[in-house]
Amino acid sequence: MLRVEHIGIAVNSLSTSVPLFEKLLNTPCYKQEEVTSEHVITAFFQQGESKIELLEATGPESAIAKFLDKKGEGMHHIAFEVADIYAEMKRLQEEGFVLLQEIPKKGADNKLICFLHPKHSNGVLIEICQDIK
Ligand code: CMX
Repeated sequence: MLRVEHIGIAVNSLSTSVPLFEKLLNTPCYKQEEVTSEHVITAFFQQGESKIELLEATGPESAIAKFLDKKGEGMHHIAFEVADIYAEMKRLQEEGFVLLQEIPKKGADNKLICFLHPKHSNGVLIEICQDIK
């Protein structure tokens, strides 16, 4: 793992939370992007070498909608950048972690991504990601 690429935070409303995080972090949101396959709209803030990603659900089928229903707003996942997502998925699977994708999928901010089931990582949803060249 190269670094913490971003921390994902589930929010009810980007229109409320983007201005809140702009004040909190004292930096503007640099991008909002809808990821239709994940049923979310994302908003990104750069913080040093890492990012904060706010996530709003676009429909009830979204993992974010389910998370908000069950737990309410808050920390949703930690994403680690990796150099070779295929090699890292193989390594993690061999170590006994449960991958939620068999092959990486396209995520927000020009990334290939794969999630690990939180039940096998102490209740923390982990994403690994790699820039699409
Ligand atoms: N962090 C920690 N635990 C979580 C969690 C999260 N973000 N989301 C769900 N869980 C927990 C549930 O509370 C549940 O716990 P209990 O068994 O103790 O009740 C457990 O995981 C399993 O939950 P589930 O009801 O069986 O399954 P869900 O339908 O809630 O799905 C998960 C959970 C992680 C498999 C699903 O959310 C998933 O596939 N996530 C990956 C994709 C994703 O999160 N997309 C949104 C972000 C996209 C982006 O960043 O662009």
